[in-house]
Amino acid sequence: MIKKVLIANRGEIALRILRACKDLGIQTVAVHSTADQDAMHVRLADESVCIGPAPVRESYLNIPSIISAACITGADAIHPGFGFLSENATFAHMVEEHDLIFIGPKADHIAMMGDKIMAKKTVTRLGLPTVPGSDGALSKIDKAVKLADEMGYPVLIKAAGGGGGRGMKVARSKGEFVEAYETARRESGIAFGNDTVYLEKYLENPRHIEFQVISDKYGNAVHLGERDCSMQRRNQKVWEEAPSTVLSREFRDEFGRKIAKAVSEMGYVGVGTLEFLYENGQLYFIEMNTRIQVEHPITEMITGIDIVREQILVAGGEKLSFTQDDISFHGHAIECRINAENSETYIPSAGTIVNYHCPGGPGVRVDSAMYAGCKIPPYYDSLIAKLIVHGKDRNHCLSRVRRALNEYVISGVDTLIPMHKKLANHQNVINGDYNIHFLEKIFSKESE
Ligand code: MV4
Repeated sequence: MIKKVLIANRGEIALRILRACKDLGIQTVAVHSTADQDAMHVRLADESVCIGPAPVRESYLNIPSIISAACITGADAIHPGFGFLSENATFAHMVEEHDLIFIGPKADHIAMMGDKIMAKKTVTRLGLPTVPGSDGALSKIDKAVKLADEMGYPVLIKAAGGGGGRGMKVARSKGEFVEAYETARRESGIAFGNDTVYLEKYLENPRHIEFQVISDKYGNAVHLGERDCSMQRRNQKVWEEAPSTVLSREFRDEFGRKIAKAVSEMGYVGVGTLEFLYENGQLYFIEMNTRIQVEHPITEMITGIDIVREQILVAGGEKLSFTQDDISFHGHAIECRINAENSETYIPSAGTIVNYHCPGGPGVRVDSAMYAGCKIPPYYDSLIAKLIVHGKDRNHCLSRVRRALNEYVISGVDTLIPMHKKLANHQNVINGDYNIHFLEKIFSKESE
């Protein structure tokens, strides 16, 4: 059993983890930079350690500082949250080397999924559908051109070390291919220290649908359904929904069970998310995330399962307390990410929160570490709150989203609340009719 957890993160996710620990009777250690001295996660933790100055390199990414803090305070586990060190296989390995529990999957699984070619090969072997493309890395340019010709244009060149949309190049015709290929290679080499690239058929207007999974150390793996994360701009999600409006109950059940079986067979332990693109009634695997994700609460709302609690329990060696047959999905949930950013320009807005009034009432949950008078430092991600809303069906949920957004008061910094108000009233959103290009291509132009 885990008795004390060091939370190697900040902001709302640090608070979310802290709350799961308190519910389990687990002691908490917060770590913070000098810029986060007065942060809520520090105030609410049982103990706290300053791990360095404001820049993330010297604090939240400072591995020796974080591991020392865990050893000094007698923590027996480290929760990395998301971002920062959460998908760093070297860190996960070092944590284990210090006889601490890494609350996440094994380092080998993090490394495997970090290599997007290996990830695709693994899930293909386990019977999941992937986007058609090259069988692994592209080696010779002549072979690559030949393959692209055979597949038909447009094609997409992706970085094996990439993910999250970085290092991708589209080629719409044979004439564009060589330059796209060389650019993808060069940019990947610079960005990831790895110029390995692979080829995929480019899907023009997909939705982004991901499945949540959780598995224990004894091979028990379940899926918790899917989330539609198509509402994004610049590879940043801003609005997520569960369930997706395009998957039938039968499809979800059958496909979800295949995913859970694959996860069990690879010996994966912990929480994870398999990302798919959805086009023409089909799901195609693209990547797997080996961390707790920002949007996990919408899955919690429709399943009633506390995913972070279960994540901590399976990391401590407990068996999953439920089976696939125990899981059912209720109603609809939407998450609005409230970033401290201008709603039109998306320029980050650091400063001090002056007034803060949080929405509430039936079906409304807010995950945030904000309070009136708190400072939003310029050094970190601009996500300051997540508005998570549940309703008996999608329309009910949308009404509650509008009600909650109208109650929300945050002054002192710009936020995405005005953008979310427009989204929640947009006909395409009301109809559930949008794909990954909607926010950038349609919505943004309309608001100009
Ligand atoms: C694609 C694609 C179209 N076709 N792959 C971008 C993030 C990375 N996880 C995968 N991405 C994409 N891969 C093929 N074969 C379009 C995207 C994509 C995207 C995917 C999910 C969410 C937002 C996106 C925004 C732009 C492009």
